[in-house]
Amino acid sequence: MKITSIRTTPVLAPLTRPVRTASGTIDRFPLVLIDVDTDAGVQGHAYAQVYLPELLAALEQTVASLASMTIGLPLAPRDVHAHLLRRCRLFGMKGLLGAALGGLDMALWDAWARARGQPLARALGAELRPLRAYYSVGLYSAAEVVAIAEETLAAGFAGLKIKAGFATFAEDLAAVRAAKRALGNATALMIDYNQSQTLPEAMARCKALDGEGLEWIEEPVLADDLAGCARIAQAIATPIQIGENFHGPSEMRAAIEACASDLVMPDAQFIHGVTGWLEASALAQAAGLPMSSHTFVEASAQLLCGAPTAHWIEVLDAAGGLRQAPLQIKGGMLLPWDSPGIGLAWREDMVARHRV
Ligand code: SMN
Ligand code: MG
Repeated sequence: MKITSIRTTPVLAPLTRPVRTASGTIDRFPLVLIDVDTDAGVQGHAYAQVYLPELLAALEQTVASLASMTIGLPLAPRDVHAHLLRRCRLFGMKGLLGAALGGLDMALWDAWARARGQPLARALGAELRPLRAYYSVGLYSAAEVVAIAEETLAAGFAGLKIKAGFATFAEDLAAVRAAKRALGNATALMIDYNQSQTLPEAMARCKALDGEGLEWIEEPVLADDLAGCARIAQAIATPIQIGENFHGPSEMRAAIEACASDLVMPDAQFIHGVTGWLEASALAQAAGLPMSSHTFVEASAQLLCGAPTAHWIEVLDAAGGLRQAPLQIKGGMLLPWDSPGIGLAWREDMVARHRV
């Protein structure tokens, strides 16, 4: 079976609520839909994402350029991945190119699993199983977060992640305590600083939060400040979580060697797709680190089923407004779809409406 064409579609995907972070708000999610065609009529579907609409055209062009190097190749995702890594070695697989590789890789593995009539997890040798799921939202004040917590409980999630990084620590603490009060003790609370704090400020805020019963504190400092992150992880009991900005398995390996965090959460795109994720999950297993996901809920649901140290699945449903199948959340767990590939089928009417 050979790859015959790869189509890209830029969209601004609708969200149930904007994602406010310490560095800006995502009102609609800039995605590049990726559709693979083969000479056997089997298709593959995935997407790549970028956080700024201004970069959407550049990401689409990057995906299309990388895809052009795969036309005519056999549908063997590992071989295609290795081919692209070799072709791009001089330039390096980071930034938009790494994101494009990740999205393309997911689409190729989707086609590969569809060709076998299996969900990706089962085609990779793992059974589908419920995954502990948390709802991931943006930056909300103490007054705003109560309604979010109530919605989280009503939707049946086992956890809620809110962002932190207000101008004052008092605002962070107030939001944490308001959320904890509203959630109760049976539902986990995580916070995410999105790299917004300097090391001294992050150390102070993380120490002050240490007794608040948080499931984890995420990206307190810049993603590439592994030494700083390691110092915070050493200084507090609350687990430190990083990983959405591991650009490929090599950066995850470096973070593990630096003892930068207690937990890891690779992003299926930035870790370089399914191929990168499989390497990352072996790294996490060897290091004994619980491994969660970051966005890309469709592929992540399939991949976490086979991850030896699977921890949580993040539900920030960037493509939900364009996708046919709704997520299934029940009793705190996400139930992965028992359908071929990663289970993505587009609602063409919604794609047309949100196409850029
Ligand atoms: C996040 C990052 C980028 C876009 C949306 C959300 C956040 C997360 O860091 O962990 O979900
Ligand atoms: Mg994060």
